[in-house]
Amino acid sequence: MKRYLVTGSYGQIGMDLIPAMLKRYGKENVIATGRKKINPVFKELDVIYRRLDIRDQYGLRSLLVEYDVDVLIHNASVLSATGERNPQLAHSINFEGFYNALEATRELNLEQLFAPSSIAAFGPTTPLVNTPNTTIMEPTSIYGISKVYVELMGNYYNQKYDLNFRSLRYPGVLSPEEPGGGTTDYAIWIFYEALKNKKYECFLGSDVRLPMMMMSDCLKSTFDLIEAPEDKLQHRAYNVTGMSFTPEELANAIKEYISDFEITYKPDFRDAIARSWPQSLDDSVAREEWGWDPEFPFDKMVIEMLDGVSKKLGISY
Ligand code: AKB
Repeated sequence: MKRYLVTGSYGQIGMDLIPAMLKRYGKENVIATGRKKINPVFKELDVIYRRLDIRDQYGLRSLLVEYDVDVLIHNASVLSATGERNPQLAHSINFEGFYNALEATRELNLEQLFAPSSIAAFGPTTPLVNTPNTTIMEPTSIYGISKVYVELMGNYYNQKYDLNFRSLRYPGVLSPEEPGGGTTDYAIWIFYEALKNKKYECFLGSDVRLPMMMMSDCLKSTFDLIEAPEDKLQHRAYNVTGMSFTPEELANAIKEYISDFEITYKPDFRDAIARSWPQSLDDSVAREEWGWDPEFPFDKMVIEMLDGVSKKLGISY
């Protein structure tokens, strides 16, 4: 069995990824890391957890050696909205942090480095409908620029050093877990506010269409790519998606279950970020090369989110 180390493990994705990895790979083979103290969920699961700031290259290397790690899953990243509020922080965590992960993988000869990219790697000059896997990438957010860096450097190390770098361009990822600092986060907060207050003021305009996927599909795509045989891969970064919708379409779907729910719109700087991103993705390359096949359609997502968030809040609907 291989050993896995995950950075940024208490982020929205990590909170579901770590429990799924424990089941899949065994408790002794998963090392969760993050800047903060261990959270109660990981404590309860008895996760091996070590504190690590990804900018600390020596700290990262010593953990990789101590636990004899084979695969590094580098999730630590400042997301799009937080990045625009603090570009210097985003630069140090996203650029330096990824470089440390890349160099540690090379120097210690690890078997694989997986680091997510995002729809944010695209920009206003990209064809935004059914965006192809290979196309123009000129993002305008610091977060998007950092994701292009991740992809280009990962490709470069793959070609120059034969480093096994793999990446997925995640769309907005939906789960009842509270998100942190993204532009697609509205699609989670809307469920919290609909259930608590029956109203939500959206920071995007009503018509901003964005690609999204349910967390279970996000984890499925991640495991499928990490475990895919190398000879199937002709790319290092892949578009993946589950669905696309606008705030208005999501609000209408929620109204079918909470009839007095009201949405209002007060677009802020995140609206401009969202409008520079794809509305939908062509993920046929992932489908062809390693069999990507999402399971969660829009209607099922709405029910799953209402059930999950209401359970978290202890509110019925
Ligand atoms: C964000 O909104 O910043 C992220 C992303 C699309 O990468 N959820």
